Parts: sequence; C-alpha cells; structure tokens
Amino acid sequence: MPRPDTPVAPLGALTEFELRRIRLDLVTPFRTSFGSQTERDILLVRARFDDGDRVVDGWGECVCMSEPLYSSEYVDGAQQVIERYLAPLLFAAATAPTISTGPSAAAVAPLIGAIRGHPMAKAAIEMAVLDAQLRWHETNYASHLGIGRDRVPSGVSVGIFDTLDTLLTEVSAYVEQGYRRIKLKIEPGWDLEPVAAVRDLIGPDLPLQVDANSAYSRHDIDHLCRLDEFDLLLIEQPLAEEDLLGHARLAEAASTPVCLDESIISLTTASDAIETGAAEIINIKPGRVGGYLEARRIHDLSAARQVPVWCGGMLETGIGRAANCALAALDGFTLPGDISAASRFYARDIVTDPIVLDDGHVAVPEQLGLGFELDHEFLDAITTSTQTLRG
Ligand code: NPG
Repeated sequence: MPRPDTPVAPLGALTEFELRRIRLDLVTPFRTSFGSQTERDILLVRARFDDGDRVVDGWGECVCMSEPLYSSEYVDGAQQVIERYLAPLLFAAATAPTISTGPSAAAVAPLIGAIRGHPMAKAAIEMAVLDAQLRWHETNYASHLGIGRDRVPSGVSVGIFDTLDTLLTEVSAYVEQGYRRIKLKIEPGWDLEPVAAVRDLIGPDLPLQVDANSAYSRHDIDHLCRLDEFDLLLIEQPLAEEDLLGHARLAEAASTPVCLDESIISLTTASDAIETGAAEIINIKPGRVGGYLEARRIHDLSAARQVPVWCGGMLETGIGRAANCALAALDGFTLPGDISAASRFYARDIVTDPIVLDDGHVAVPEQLGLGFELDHEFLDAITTSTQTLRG
C-alpha cells in the first residue's frame, strides 16, 4: 500500500466524523504532581470513508484529560475545536478536486495546520484517518512501519501515595507481575525518600526512572542532583515546559540523564532540545506532538542523533495503546515505554483483545488498522454522548 505519509489518497470520500465521549473508571486512583484521577472522560473520534461500494470506519483517541493540568488541552475544548474548526477544514478539502477521493493521513496535518495549537485534538483526527486508511488497504500499522519485532518490553508508571508503605506494596505487585521498568511520579516533598526506598526494594538491576511533570524550578537543580545516587535511567520533565535552558543546566550538573516530555511538542522542539543539550532522552507521545506521523519523524531524528527515545503513555484505552505498541517497536525505541497491561488502569477495555503482560513484554498487535477491534457492546454501554458531524 502507499505509505500513509505519501500524499496520495486512494480512499473513498470522507463523509462523517463521530465524536464519542466515554467514561471509564480507573481501577485505582492515579496521583501525579498535577492532580489525582479516579476516572477518565475520553473523547474518541470515528472517521467514515465511503466510495459508494464500501464504507470503512477508522477510530482515533484523543489523549487530553478533562482539565488543562498536564497541558493546555482538555476534553471539552478538544471536542469543540474539532467540531468548529478541524472537521470543517477536512470536509471542505474532501470536495476539492485535488483530493476528491478523500484525505489520506499525511494530508490531514497540512489541511488543519492553519489552526494553531491543539495537537491532541489534531492527533485524534489524524489517527482516525490513518486507522481507516490502513483498514481500507487491509493492512495494519505495524506492517506499515515495517516492524520486525513481535513484542516490546513493558514499563509501568506508579503514582504518588500518602505513605511509603503503600508505595512499596504497589511497586512490589508490579515487580511480581514482571514489569521491566518502574517509573515513579515525584514532586517536592516526595522524591529522595521514596526513590531510595524503591531502589532498596527492587535492587540495583531493575531499571528505575522518575517523572516530575514540571513540579520543580531552576532553584531545585542542586536538590535534583541528589537523585544521582540512585542510578536512575532518567529524570523526566522536572522543570517547566518552556524551560529548555533550565533543563540544559540540570543536564550539565546531574549525572542522571534528563528526559523531556511536556516540552517536546513537535519535530522542531525535539531538534532544538537535543541541540541545546536540554534533552538527553526523549519521551515520544504521539498525541502531544500532533500525531503518529510527527512522532515517527521525531523517532527518526532522534535515532540519527543517537538520542534514546521511549513511548510515553496517557492512560489510553486499547485504541491508543495498540498504536503506541506498534510505534514503540521501531528500532529507535531503545527504552521500555509506558505500555503497561490494560488491567493496570482499567477493569475492562473497549477492545476485544486488551494488552496483556507476558514475560514483562506486550505483543505488537496483529489486528487490522492501528491494531485493535472494538468491543462495541461495552463501548456503547459506557458512551456518555455522541455527536455526528457531516460535510
Ligand atoms: O501508562 O499511560 C500510562 C501512564 C503513564 O504516567 C503516565 N503518564 O506525565 O507521562 C505522564 C503521565 C500522565 C498521566 C500524563 C496523566 C497526563 C495525564
């Protein structure tokens, strides 16, 4: 099939978007430096293509949270920007002569590029189109990427707790389950002590990393350097999203590699962060950078510069997790990603084959499209609203 980043559009016409909101409870509260979550309000996007003979649907998942705490995007805003601005631009383009057969995934970003920001909303749209495009050609994302591996090592993200005992009980359970890397959420007042306790618990060999979600400032550089004694794989996004200089200073001062998450919003920011020494490792999240095509470009750039990358998680359902798992099987993803089993966050997933942990790994999905089949009955049962947009 043509590559989804090749500007050809052998699909039928784009006829419909459905914006569906679902509600899923988390199996256990997940606390980070920016807040605590007990449930998710998730926006899914369905894109329908129709050539008169065949109708194919593709699905995307918008990774933003209900409130603008991790980044400026939030679910109501994402739905509104898709309804008012992104979908109309794509419907208008679908009737233009040059792409009368409908936009391919590669056409999406240029067509909606005039709208500033909103990478997570844009990524959800591109994802739905990519899923449809792959299904139309009866192939899947892993094959399209030319993936040779059939599994990737799985890492788990562990939240902040009120007591060290609860944290250690939680970490022990994940170690028991076989996770290959532990990520601890930290914040001022919850850093050296829990990290020391967990390192003590898991021993020197299991990779351990920390994530601060921007909770520190440049004044904390000396304090953050004290994490060096715990032989961490990396420290993720300790400072503000905009603070590339501060991260570069920390990278100079600390022996623990500095990894950026929130600061990396595009290929350009990734390139600049590498060049300025602000990022020694990059967390690639397709939603944060506007989609899987840009994510791939950041992977390729990082590989060329010999910068390790890993695939971050946003508590995705089986839709986003399947796509992340295929992406994370690219050769440049040399560190374990946040691709934990579906059961880490949800009692039941919206796909028929939820991701499971096997020997500390998750299997690269083989299903069509981005690599999942929906459990429509469950999806319908947890749907809180549905909005259909037509061109
Ligand atoms: O496995 O999906 C997962 C969770 C990984 O910790 C994780 N994500 O900052 O990277 C992060 C964090 C996050 C959580 C981000 C909630 C946004 C909301």
